[in-house]
Amino acid sequence: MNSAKHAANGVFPSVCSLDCPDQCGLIIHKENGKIVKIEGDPSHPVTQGAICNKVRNMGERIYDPKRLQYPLKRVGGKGEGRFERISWAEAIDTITSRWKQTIDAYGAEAILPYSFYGNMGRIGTEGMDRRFFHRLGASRLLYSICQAAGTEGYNYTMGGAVGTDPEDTVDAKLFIMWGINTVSTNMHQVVLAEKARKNGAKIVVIDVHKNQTGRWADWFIPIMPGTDAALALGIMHILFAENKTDEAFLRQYTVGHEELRQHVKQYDPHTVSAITGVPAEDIVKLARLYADTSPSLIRIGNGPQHHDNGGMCIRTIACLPALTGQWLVKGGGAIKGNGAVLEHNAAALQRPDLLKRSTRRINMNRLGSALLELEPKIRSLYVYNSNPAVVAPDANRVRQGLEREDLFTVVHELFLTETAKYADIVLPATSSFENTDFYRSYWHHYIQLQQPVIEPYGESKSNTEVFRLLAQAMGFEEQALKDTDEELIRQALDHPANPHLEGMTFEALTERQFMKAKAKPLFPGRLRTPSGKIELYSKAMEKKGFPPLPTYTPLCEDGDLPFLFIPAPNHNFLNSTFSNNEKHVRMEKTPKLFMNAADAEALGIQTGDAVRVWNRRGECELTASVGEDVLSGVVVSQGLWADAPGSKRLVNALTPDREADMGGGAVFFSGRVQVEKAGREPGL
Ligand SMILES: Nc1nc2c(c(=O)[nH]1)N[C@H]1C(S)=C(S)[C@@H](COP(=O)(O)OP(=O)(O)OC[C@H]3O[C@@H](n4cnc5c(=O)[nH]c(N)nc54)[C@H](O)[C@@H]3O)O[C@H]1N2
Ligand SMILES: Nc1nc2c(c(=O)[nH]1)N[C@H]1C(S)=C(S)[C@@H](COP(=O)(O)OP(=O)(O)OC[C@H]3O[C@@H](n4cnc5c(=O)[nH]c(N)nc54)[C@H](O)[C@@H]3O)O[C@H]1N2
Ligand code: SF4
Ligand SMILES: [Mo]
Repeated sequence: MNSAKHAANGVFPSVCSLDCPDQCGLIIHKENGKIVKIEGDPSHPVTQGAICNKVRNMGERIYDPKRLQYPLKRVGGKGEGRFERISWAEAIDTITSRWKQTIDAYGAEAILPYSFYGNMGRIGTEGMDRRFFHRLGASRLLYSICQAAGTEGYNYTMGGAVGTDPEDTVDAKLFIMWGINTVSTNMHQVVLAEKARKNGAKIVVIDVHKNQTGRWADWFIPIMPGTDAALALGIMHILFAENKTDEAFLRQYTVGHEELRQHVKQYDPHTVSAITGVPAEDIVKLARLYADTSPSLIRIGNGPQHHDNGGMCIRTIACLPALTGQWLVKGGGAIKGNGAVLEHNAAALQRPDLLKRSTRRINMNRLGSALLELEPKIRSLYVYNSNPAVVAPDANRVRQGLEREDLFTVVHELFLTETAKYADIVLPATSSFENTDFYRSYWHHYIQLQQPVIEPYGESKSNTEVFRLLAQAMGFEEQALKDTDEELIRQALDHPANPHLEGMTFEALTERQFMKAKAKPLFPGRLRTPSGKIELYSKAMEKKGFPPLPTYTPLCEDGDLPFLFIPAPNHNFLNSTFSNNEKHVRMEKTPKLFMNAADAEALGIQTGDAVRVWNRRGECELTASVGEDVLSGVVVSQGLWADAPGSKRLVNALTPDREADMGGGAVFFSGRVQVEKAGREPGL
């Protein structure tokens, strides 16, 4: 397998590198040194040969003529996209000379790395990069754009990113897909649920939008955005009131059930209905269905936590399986994420000890504000694995920040993305098929190794390779900055504190391709909460100033415009990835705005009309889709679309850069907008 990249022809194992819970096993077919076909690996125990369209078509992205081949320097204005080819030597020298001057004049904290998980390989996303920026003494990024609020909330209840093993969910009799667009974002959970459905399982979807997942459900429950905690509390109210709780489980494995029993008395069905928009009889029906069906699984998605109250909301939903004792039933319980199951040795990989003194942390969700307002100023930005000009909240401000003439920006990318167009230096990145890395799913329990299948495209280099070059040019002598990719992987896997990784060595992974965590069911057992139990009452939250019991808190004020705007991901893109591919764009057709028929009628809008969606942060032009898929007062779009000449489709121009209640999380779905037929006078 080591020689796969040199082999001209053959079939090679691989893994999907995208930020998707499924982390599919892949088989790559090569002819004459090039990838000709990508399919699912039938021997992967969870993904079993099925993959999504996006990745079946990945070859087109790998060999897209638009892909970057050489380092570039900017010759036009920022954002314009005019560049000239330069050598790697010139690129590295330009960057490091500029950084040395910046550090002399302002200190290393004037430099900010900005990245996310455009490629989920761990050594390329949280390995050599972290080592380098720690040694440099740069400002540190708070990685909060995806699931930070929900993670903190879930941890207060459950002590870590642990839940049901998805493979067990084939046995479930009830699935509650809660704020997750499973059909598009976690397709193998759908496959597992479909198997269970053949044995009589029912599928309930709770969402603000009846999208492809809502249409697949046996019962779709529409809810007003940001009110899910109230619904969960309403279910608890009924479970306690009707004696449908598992008292033995509550006594043995939870703390605070007596306080909770009293606390939820206030969340009667009528009160909850007024908050959530869910009819009182449906709340009762849902609670009884949940109590009377076993095993029952709650699959908790990202939707409810991309809100001002997202942390508390997920903390609250996470309490439900404890009330019915579902954690003791195989296939029952909940899955928010299983990222802690295969936790690697982060300290060995990231080497925080290379950071000599603590540096400031900058929330990635407030990039625009950070670039425009923060003192002392950010003077240089290094972006990789991410496209903030499209994906970050309040994106117009992000772009204003990127326009600053005195900001020295470097972007390491596969494509000249919207962000890369603002760079002073653009570096070409290899794709995951050209790299060595290890991958651990945040949903299933498998870890997998990727070794290069093809040669680097053009002059492109991997993230780890670029940071080794930068370290050398900065004159850094530490061995940690010279370690090879294989050494990085070995150091990360060597983690005696996590017994689930036992036996998962570089050799074993090379030979076996994927290996499963040696994880036992959570109960009987001790959680990593302070009490070791499920914390229905959390003293840790109390200490931090949160209500210690699960609580519904309304969304923040966001002006007085009439609609809550939910700009969610779509089926054929992966965040902004693939939004520059013609085939994927054709499949998505055009960016739509889903509206309720009553709202549309009041505004004189019909399906197919161009509508202007605006607020004080910015505006978009989308195509109206009118019907009953969303409640009145809510508008929904799907997809993070690439810029296109003459069109306004940057949905994040409208999203607030406030921080959620926990984890500094993003609140993409808590912004308000106005909608009007395009072409009218603005504001009328
Ligand atoms: N095809 C595809 N797959 C993807 C991605 C992609 O862009 N495209 N992105 C990947 C990434 S990075 C992530 S984090 C995951 C995210 O995948 P999911 O966990 O599915 O999260 P979202 O798609 O953000 O939102 C899920 C649903 O929440 C709904 N929602 C919004 N607000 C609320 C609310 O207040 N309450 C309720 N109940 N529902 C609400 C939205 O309408 C949406 O249907 O998917 C990954 N997989
Ligand atoms: N409105 C709205 N905005 C959102 C969301 C939403 O639901 N609604 N979802 C949010 C969420 S959950 C997330 S996770 C973020 C994701 O936001 P991002 O992490 O920015 O995700 P992508 O848009 O996929 O961009 C990843 C980029 O990394 C590049 N890349 C891939 N592999 C490599 C590599 O090996 N090296 C380098 N240097 N680059 C590489 C890709 O070419 C791509 O341009 O978006 C967030 N933004
Ligand atoms: S994007 Fe998700 S579903 Fe598609 S191949 Fe990758 S891991 Fe599988
Ligand atoms: Mo994400």
